[in-house]
Amino acid sequence: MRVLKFAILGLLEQEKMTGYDITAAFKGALGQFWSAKHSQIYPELKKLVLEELIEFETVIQGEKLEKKLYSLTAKGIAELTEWIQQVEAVNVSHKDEFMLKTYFIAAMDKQEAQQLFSNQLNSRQRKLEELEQILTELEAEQKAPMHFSSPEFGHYLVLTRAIEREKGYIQWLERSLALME
Ligand code: FER
Repeated sequence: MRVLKFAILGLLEQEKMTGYDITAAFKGALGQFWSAKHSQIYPELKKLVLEELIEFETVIQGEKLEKKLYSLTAKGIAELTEWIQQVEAVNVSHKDEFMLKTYFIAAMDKQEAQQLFSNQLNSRQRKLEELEQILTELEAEQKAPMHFSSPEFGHYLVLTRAIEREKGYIQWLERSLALME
């Protein structure tokens, strides 16, 4: 499935955007769980226009720089809704270099194994700190307690999920390191 298509439809459901805005969105939180390169985004936009799922108006930005400002068509909204209602399979990513090395731990001596795990522990701890920082900032901006209609509710959900995942990962790394002593 062309999931990138739905990522773009989802973005445009929030607001009208230029290709530049869309590319920038993939560099932010969204790109943390659905990455897309510049080289994929522009051809996809072209395709979506041909399929009449999105349309654009040409606007002038700054002095005279012409930009295409994209928005959803009724057909685009309908496809986005249909996608949202589909039940997706449990996502099992089949590419994880650290897990691959772990599987081959027999090829390492104890010191190499400990190094592998403590490096991973350090990066995961840094990642957790970064995520917790973002959550603190997000909560500070909130006036009311987080709820379904909060503008940042979606961001909050993906963030808290990532934080729980990192905490669990860190626990497992620590337990594994204890087994290597
Ligand atoms: C963010 C929101 C979610 C973010 C990261 C995530 C770095 C999710 C990360 C993940 O699932 O690994 O603002 O910023």
